[in-house]
Amino acid sequence: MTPFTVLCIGGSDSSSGAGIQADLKAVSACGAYGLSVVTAVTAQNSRGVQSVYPVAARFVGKQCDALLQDIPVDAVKTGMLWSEEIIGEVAARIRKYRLQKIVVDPVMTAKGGKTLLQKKAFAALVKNLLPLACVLTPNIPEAEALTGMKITSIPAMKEAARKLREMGARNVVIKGGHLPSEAPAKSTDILFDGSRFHELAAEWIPTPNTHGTGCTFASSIAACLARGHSVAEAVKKAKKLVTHAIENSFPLGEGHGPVDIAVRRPAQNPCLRALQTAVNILSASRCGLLIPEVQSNLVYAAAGAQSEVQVAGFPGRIIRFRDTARAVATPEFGASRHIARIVLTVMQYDSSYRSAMNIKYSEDIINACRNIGFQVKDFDRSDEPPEKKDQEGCSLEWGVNEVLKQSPAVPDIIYDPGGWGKEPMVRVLGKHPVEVVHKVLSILKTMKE
Ligand code: PXL
Repeated sequence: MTPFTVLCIGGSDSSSGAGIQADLKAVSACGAYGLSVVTAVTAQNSRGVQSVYPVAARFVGKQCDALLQDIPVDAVKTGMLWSEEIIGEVAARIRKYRLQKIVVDPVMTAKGGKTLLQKKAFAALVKNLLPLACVLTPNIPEAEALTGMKITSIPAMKEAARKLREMGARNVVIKGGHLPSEAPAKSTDILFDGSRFHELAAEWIPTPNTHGTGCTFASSIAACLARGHSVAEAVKKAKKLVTHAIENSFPLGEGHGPVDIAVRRPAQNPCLRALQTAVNILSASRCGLLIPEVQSNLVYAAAGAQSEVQVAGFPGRIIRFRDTARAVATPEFGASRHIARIVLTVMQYDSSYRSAMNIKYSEDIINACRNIGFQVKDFDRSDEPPEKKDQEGCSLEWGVNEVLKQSPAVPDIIYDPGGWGKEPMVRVLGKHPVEVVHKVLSILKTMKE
């Protein structure tokens, strides 16, 4: 599936906290694909920008053309643009290719005070780029420079936002992080969409490690717009993400460490990590047709597990999404009941079989399993002795026991044709979640042949 794309235009930050590097990380974390046009290379570290080496404006134009003549772009984010000439090239491409959803982060200076926008480029930014902006994201010093106002309060932020809209940006977000705070416990941003003001407040996070905050915020907005969110939704979502990224920031070097938007950091526990790897493989395939009405879960039990809390799975399950499958949350222990019980039952026969996933039942799916050469076994809930039936979940354990009592080895597949109010279901068994997912994908492949 081709992802939505965001064209990020800005400077390279060798320390990867801000600039194009931050943009690409943010766009990826938001589930879109980031393209990059580099306007300048900076030599910088956590202490600040040491030196700037601009790319020739013509060559910025060439990078844009190379991409835009080939790849559909769903949103654009601009950051450090350095010169009047570069702004001219970028603005001309936005107009020529009729690009939409332009997020302009009017980057002017780096944290230590180093210039990232030449003085004589300022007028070009105002004249050529602001009118193309769908969303403009200045911080307070930038909003002050653009409007000529002094901004020391929320009402002043609102007035500045109104002015910036009059200057051509369709939506304006003024970031309150630099506000000499009236309420020091908050960082409040103001979004003005031309008709109303939205106040977006977050807890103030006291940390020196905020390098890349602005780039991460603006790129997250662009990625959310690319994915089809409204401006208000995109800005709210980006505010949450950037707050989370600041919470996850870390020290690196002597100065300001980077924020970290990699919210889906691989889990530390090996079971959780294995599940995450397996679901990534699964969700890269067009396996949506294998997800049942009740959705799927993929579980992995800790070695020697005795109870459901020792079995990891996906809270909220793995859901069908368009023609693929998505985990709605990262894996946790104790997140599955039904599939966990199946695995715990299987482990009583062969403790190396610690993983399973339920998929849809159909005759085609069972035929595909047989054609692959999988060991396929089944049970019928209607054969279950009535005294067991009142306990929810019990009939699965009963069924799996019925199958395994008669099997010399654990089969690949155990299915049942359902029952009153119970969807028929196929369970794919294996020793490791990646093995289970590969079995599922081979079923998919065989069905499509
Ligand atoms: O955060 C603004 C910014 C943007 N782009 C580049 C930067 C910085 C800040 O340092 O270096 C390349």
